[in-house]
Amino acid sequence: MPISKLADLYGREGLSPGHSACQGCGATIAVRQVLLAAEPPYIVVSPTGCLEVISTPYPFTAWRVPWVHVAFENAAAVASGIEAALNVLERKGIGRRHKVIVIGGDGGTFDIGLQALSGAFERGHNILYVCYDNEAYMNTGIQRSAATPPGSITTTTPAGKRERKKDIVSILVGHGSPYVATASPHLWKDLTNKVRKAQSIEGPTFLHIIAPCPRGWYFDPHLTIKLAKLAVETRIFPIYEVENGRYRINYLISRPRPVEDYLRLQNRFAHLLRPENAALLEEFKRWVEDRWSQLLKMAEAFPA
Ligand SMILES: Cc1ncc(C[n+]2csc(CCOP(=O)(O)OP(=O)(O)O)c2C)c(N)n1
Ligand code: SF4
Repeated sequence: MPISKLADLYGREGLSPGHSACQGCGATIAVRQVLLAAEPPYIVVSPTGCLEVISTPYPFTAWRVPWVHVAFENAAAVASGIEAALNVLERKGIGRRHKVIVIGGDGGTFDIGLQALSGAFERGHNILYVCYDNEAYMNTGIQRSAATPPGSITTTTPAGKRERKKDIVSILVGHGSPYVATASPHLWKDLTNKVRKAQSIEGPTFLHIIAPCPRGWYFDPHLTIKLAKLAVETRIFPIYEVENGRYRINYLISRPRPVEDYLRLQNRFAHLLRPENAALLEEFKRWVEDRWSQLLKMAEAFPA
């Protein structure tokens, strides 16, 4: 089918309810919002991860839009190839050039797919890369990733992760991306506006979305949106955008909620609240403060 005709198939939700995600899966809520906002035509590319596993148990699919599943490490490389092919088709007058959308987890983005991501951004492909960040490798059993926050318990960090979270936004800003932003599903209007903006800007753009995971963070499924909100209001997950190197903090949290309000709802952090682990809690707080003050400095030095 010619690419231009595929647009006729969109018009409905891109990810149908016929999937097998856990109750309260923040990633699925975020992806639904992304696809409701995205302007057709587009093709979605996903690396291996929860999103792929819950949406395509063979021979079924929950995707109502063109979707390609690729290996864990090469989503951005495959998206680059699709985008290059679309350019050729347009030049031949048999298709329409458009942005390719990658949707991948933090493991496939921060860790194993980083090389492909870096290459695609350095070459300047016209892709929108969306990372739903549930802060661990959930599909394979909650192993730590570079996006796992310090102190968090995973199956490979049973005493809590020692390292800080990798600053993926700065990495992609450093690649010269024209648009890099963070978002949260509880701020759906901000999230959907950012999808449209990121899709409309020529070149490689990136959206980093916090995606609470009841299974891997050990919380009750009804708390997903509350936790996304608390992550922002405690300054643990700042909401901002960087356009051509210029910073805008979209939600300036002048009076942050105590991080304990966020931590105590998730068993992955339960140990941080025990008196004998006060030093670990202090470390967590220092990480949050350092990131926030760094962000303020960047917004002051390079204002939008
Ligand atoms: C090269 C390679 N290494 C490891 C795996 C096993 N594997 C598949 S998905 C996955 C974790 C995915 O984590 P993430 O990208 O964070 O997505 P999530 O499952 O959390 O949605 C791993 C380790 C693989 N498929 N390929
Ligand atoms: S493990 Fe987490 S990310 Fe995976 S489907 Fe369940 S809630 Fe969603």
